[in-house]
Amino acid sequence: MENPAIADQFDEMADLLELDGANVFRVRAYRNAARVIRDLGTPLRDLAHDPKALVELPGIGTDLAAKIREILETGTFKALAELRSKFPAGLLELTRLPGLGPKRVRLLHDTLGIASLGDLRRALEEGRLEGVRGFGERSVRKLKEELDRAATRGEKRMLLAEAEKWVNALLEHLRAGGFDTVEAAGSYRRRKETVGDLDLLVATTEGPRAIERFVSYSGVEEILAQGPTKASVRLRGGPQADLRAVHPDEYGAALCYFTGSKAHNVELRKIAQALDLKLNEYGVFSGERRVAGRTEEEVYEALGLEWIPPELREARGEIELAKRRSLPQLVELRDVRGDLHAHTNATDGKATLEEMAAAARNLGHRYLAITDHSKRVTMARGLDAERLRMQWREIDRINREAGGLILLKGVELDVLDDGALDLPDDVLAEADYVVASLHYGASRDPRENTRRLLRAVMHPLVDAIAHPTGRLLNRREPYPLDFEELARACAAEGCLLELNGSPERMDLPDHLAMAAAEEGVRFVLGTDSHAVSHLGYMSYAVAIARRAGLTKDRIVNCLDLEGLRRSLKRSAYRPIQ
Ligand code: DGT
Ligand code: CA
Ligand code: CA
Ligand code: ZN
Repeated sequence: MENPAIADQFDEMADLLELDGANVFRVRAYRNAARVIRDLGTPLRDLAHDPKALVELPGIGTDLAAKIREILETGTFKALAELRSKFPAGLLELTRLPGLGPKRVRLLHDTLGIASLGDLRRALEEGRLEGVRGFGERSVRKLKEELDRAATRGEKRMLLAEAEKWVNALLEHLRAGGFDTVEAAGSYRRRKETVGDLDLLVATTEGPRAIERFVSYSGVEEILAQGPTKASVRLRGGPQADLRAVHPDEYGAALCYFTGSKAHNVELRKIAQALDLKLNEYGVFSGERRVAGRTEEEVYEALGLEWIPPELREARGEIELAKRRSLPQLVELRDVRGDLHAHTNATDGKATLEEMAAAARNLGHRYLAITDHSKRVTMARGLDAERLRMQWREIDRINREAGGLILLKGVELDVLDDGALDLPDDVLAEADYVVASLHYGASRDPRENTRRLLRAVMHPLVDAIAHPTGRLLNRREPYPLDFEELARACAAEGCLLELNGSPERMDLPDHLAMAAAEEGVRFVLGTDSHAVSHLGYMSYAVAIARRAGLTKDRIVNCLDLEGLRRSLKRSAYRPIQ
């Protein structure tokens, strides 16, 4: 055991003692010892055999010296193990959060029952910390930031949107160096919601020059490996990126190989073998002769397959379809006529109605649904009926004055704990479009969450369920849910499921979108924009749709406004007079 690990155990002991309300001198003794050990030049294990050497260290008496020996012999010490079992592991994790510390953790535990990072996140989201002694507005805000940071530490995969920034910068750098045929392969090209590392390819006969150009990119922090045809770098504050330079004759085969997925590649190789061909990253070979390799189309053709869009290459049935030449015509960004999920500064968005409308118009949208939060979402200054109607009058005015884009009157309803909705029917009936979502108090019991959402699905004036699983990538798991039951109900009721393109949501997950499609569900793509720049997130909603194999006729916002209105559930609603 090395000194830092021993010091960590003493620090942990001090934290636990503090949680336990122990005497401050005991706490301090462990902290001091931890510091001394960390700063020590000699390994403790070299001192431990000399009975006097340990106690001669500043801050270490006979008691702590014995504990050091115990750690060296057994890996830990009994007093620590005992205290560990006394407190939920989550409590200690909480004390590690900058700005908390054992005393405040204890206070939160005793007043609000908070015992884990998850508990704290929920309490913050529900605004329950306000009012606890010592937790002012500033410290609450800081806690939220720290919580986000803690959740993204460790083994984290990059969001697709982040990966895109790096890819674009690198491709531009390579193109400016005179390399025109460059692409990012790997999970990025498959448009997976998170990306591990970047796999770039360049077609060139000047490999070394391309590699030189790549490693000279200003964002490179460290060159991990460099050869004449490939290099690996770590980007500053970013991911690892690899570049391979391949001959133009091999480019299609390399692109296919490095796009993956691995499972897809395995299937392809099996097909090649069955045809007595060899497939690798250099081409398709019949004996020694290369029969394909320059383009991907050529490679798939040589295997008797239709070219497969990268988003489908997950060995989920796409190869069988390609064999029969019946791959779906996947939806494209340009098929999308409007966006049906956006917020304004009336709640937690940044921009005004007019600014959102102008930005959506610039993107070529025909319509934009404004779906600010309903009143329950107090953190976001949710709208009550009165403020909502005010906004709708404003929308009427804007629609009369500005041409080219129609703002739709919408609302993002919070589904209450018992499944009831947050606004009365007479208000909902005046809307053009209503999405419901679960923001607060998701249960650990899947039946309860399912029941809550089903009540919204059954409501004649709820058109869609927004971000149906509630996941936040790298931060929050989906709430437990009987998804199949939800999807069936949506299909039966004509309720849409949203594919939310917000980069940290990408919700539904693609495999669930695929499953829902099989149940007959129709979808709506939404960006959940909270600023004008977010309207561009539509490409990520499209990514989910494509990975789920969806065609445009499954997606209501690929319709013009008339078609959209007709296909909404509310079009069948006749209020009882
Ligand atoms: P990532 O980076 O974890 O998000 O996922 P990918 O899919 O980008 O995987 P990565 O970067 O390990 O490799 C890129 C592609 O290269 C992968 O999708 C398929 C291909 N590949 C890499 N290693 C192997 C392998 O051992 N066997 C096969 N068949 N293909 C491989
Ligand atoms: Ca990769
Ligand atoms: Ca890689
Ligand atoms: Zn929203």
